Amino acid sequence: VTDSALPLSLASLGWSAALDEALAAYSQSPDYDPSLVAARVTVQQRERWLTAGPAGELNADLRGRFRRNAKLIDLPGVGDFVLLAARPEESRATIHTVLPRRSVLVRKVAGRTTEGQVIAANIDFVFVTVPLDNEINPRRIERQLSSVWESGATPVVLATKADRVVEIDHSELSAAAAGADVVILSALTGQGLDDLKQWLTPAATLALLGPSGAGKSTLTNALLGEQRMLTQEVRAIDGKGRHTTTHRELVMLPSGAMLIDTPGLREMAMWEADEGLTAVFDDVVEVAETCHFSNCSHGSEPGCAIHLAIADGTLTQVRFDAWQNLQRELAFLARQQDARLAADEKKKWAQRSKEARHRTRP
Ligand SMILES: Nc1nc2c(ncn2[C@@H]2O[C@H](COP(=O)(O)OP(=O)(O)OP(=O)(O)O)[C@@H](O)[C@H]2O)c(=O)[nH]1
Ligand SMILES: [Mg+2]
Ligand SMILES: [Zn+2]
Repeated sequence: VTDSALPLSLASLGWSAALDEALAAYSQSPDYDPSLVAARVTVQQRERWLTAGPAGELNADLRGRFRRNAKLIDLPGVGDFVLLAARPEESRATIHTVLPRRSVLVRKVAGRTTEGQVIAANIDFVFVTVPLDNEINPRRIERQLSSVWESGATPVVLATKADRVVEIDHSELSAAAAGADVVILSALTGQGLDDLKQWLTPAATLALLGPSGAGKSTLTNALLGEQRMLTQEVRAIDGKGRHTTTHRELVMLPSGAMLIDTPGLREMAMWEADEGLTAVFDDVVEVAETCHFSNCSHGSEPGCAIHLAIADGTLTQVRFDAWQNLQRELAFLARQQDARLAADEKKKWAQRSKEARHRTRP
């Protein structure tokens, strides 16, 4: 976590009453093991985890039985509370289980699979960074806000690198933020850093999300008061970042809040974000609910409130299109997932009938 392998209390790491209850329930279960202790995951690098807690900083791996039965999404991610068998004398541990999450930020794994992967767990607020030295991309912001709302955490939009622009388009920013708080800051000049204090309270967990080069690690360093995270210039040719941060890491800030720095996402594919989508596009959803037909496709049906709203200027065509595109993307993901579930089910049954054949054979 920090400069220290020092023991940290679970309370200072954001432990909750709900976790006490989860532990109490677990202590009644048949596979209860009283020698296991709780800790919080601070770093994940492939199959290697770093945890903090009363037993100090530990290098953890996964218990084989847990590894074999877990889906990708069930594996410990940064911010997760876990139960582990600690061997403090050698700074090692074996993770037995992940405790229930109060929020989880998930992304679709790159490529063709439809599996979800944990970006950060048990986060209270997510800072969605928007670099002001690039053109603001409202679609990208909407997409990230949807995922954050869906995670159970609350998003805050951080417009970074304010020193790089002369004039800031506040209305464009707040429109894209869709009700989320917006903070304009510069890690270089320190502008706006004080405004973050209201979220940086002891035992609170925050995560940084946003494109590569947005200044997430620079901000982390500024809040830490030291150069812990590696940072790198964006490419001069196109202003794009260089994907400097390669793993997710939770650090303890001087205020007692915890901050998770993440690598800039190449693609933040949406993941089961139906509810999040409604939160970000509530203006569109509200209009759509007044269409004459409840299953209106907003094409050429009579009594379409969306058409009316676009015609009288209360809704813009771009915003409606953005909502529809994201909906299509979600529907596509849902179909892919259904197909995968069906395939899994088929495999399971094939396996079972094979086993049954073996058993009945003399
Ligand atoms: N002018 C200015 N430059 C900044 C500011 N914040 C960060 N930068 C610069 O932007 C570049 C990228 O910053 P990083 O902190 O590495 O960006 P990142 O979001 O962590 O990027 P990844 O780790 O690749 O996801 C570095 O050269 C920083 O010095 C700022 O407030 N103002
Ligand atoms: Mg970084
Ligand atoms: Zn309609």
